[in-house]
Amino acid sequence: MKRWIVAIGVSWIAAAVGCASGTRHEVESELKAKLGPPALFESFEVPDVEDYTPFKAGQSFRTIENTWQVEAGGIGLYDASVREEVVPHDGRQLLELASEAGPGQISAPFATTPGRAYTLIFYFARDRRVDKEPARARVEVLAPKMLLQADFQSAAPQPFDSQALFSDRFVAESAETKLRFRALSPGHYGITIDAIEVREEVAKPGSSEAP
Ligand SMILES: [Ca+2]
Repeated sequence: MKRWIVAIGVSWIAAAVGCASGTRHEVESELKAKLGPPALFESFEVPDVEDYTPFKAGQSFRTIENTWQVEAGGIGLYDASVREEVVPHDGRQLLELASEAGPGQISAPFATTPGRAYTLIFYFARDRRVDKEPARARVEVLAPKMLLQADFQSAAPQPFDSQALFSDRFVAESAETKLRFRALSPGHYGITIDAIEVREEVAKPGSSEAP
């Protein structure tokens, strides 16, 4: 099933967790309180790129916990303390789903337990150099059957550095699952991604069973 997620920030996630109000931090904390430790975490702080490093199709790069394969086009890792056209959600570095090689596609495997439910969370914004057309991308979770597929976009009048929160669920079917991001808009600039987490859903208080 494919869905569209538009960057509307806190109000969307507030609805997702049944919370009518609260700061972004409060809403995020409430969501994560229902989840277990990360099965996948990615903030793109490693490798230290100091400025900007592009990777193109056929290349891969290793972060602290994950190995990302560039499957098509190109992507860029940015140090936002040097490059002001992009903004991370946390730390100094982030990933842009495009580079001189064009719109990119990347994926990384992570370990899962078959039959267990997981929540995928990440933040996205866009490169300041994106022009009038929205920056669009797709996220997929596969194992190898499609478990989750959703499109998301960042567009004016929302500021380029406004960090929108994506959150959706899937149920694992194997011991290894793949997370994939694919740019849907053309050009050398596009969606930026940071602070990716996949967390297993834990049992609610008072319940003897996991959801
Ligand atoms: Ca980061």
